[in-house]
Amino acid sequence: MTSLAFPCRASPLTPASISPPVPSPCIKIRRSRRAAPHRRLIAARSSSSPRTVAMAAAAAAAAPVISPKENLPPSLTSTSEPPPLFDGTTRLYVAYHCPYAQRAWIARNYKGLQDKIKIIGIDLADRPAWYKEKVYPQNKVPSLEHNNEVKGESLDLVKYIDSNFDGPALLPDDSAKKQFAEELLVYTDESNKALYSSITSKGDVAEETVAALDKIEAALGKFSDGPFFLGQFSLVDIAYVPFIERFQIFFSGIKNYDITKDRPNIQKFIEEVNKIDAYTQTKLDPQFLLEHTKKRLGIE
Ligand SMILES: N[C@@H](CCC(=O)N[C@@H](CS)C(=O)NCC(=O)O)C(=O)O
Repeated sequence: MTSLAFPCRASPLTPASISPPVPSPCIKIRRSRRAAPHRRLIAARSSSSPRTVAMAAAAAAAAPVISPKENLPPSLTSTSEPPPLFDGTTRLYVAYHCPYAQRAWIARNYKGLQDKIKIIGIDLADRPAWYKEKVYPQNKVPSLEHNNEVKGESLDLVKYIDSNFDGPALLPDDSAKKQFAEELLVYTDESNKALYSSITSKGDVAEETVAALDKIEAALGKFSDGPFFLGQFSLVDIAYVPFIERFQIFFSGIKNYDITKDRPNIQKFIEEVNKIDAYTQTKLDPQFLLEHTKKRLGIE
């Protein structure tokens, strides 16, 4: 399923050439927009009206926290030397455009582990031989080098990062929520498959796709204490968001179909998750993702 849903194999467009994540027009726009409340706050301070200052402060407080885009290294290619493996450094191997790798990357960011887990970009189109030979025999991303071992599989890694590192917990204590989390994690591959089938086929959006989107919509409505799958942000959101992000772009750009139409929970989820810096730091230019996928599917 994984390679069926998002075959991030060698391709002239595999964004080795664009890693680290491109400072895309979209990212630039978002950053400057988010900086605006702070500028307004400074302006208000100099105007010295307490009411204006209070309003500007409230606006700034309500604005999503945004930190500068992390300075990530370029992807390693077939001619790159390996990092000094098993030297005690914890490394997360990713391809910057891979939705599976994005899951582990978001988890690392959300837990504030930027200084503890080093991101290593791998160019999947021109993969270094040592990656398979010395790091991860499965030759896929993501993988995590930690405590002299290398582990893989994105959902396992998200859980592993949550359990083995400091930082905010990615699962609530509530047992009903935990159980629902497991059900939703099991469902990710199936829903991705149901959605992807309509992207690759000609004609209208398939019934199974609509059913999968409706199921996600219903799941997002199960807990009322927040806009996320378990109410508050959790590893379930991390599992789904790279795919929801891509499907929104692909359905709109390829099928002229808005996945949020009549699905207010998905709409709200997308709005709210885009306020989470740990996630937005990992996003690529939507236009790039769309063009990459269209080219791969042979769609003009
Ligand atoms: N089940 C794996 C899937 C990982 C996966 O398919 N990654 C792709 C990149 S998006 C990959 O490494 N593909 C390389 C290949 O298949 O050769 C996970 O969840 O981590």
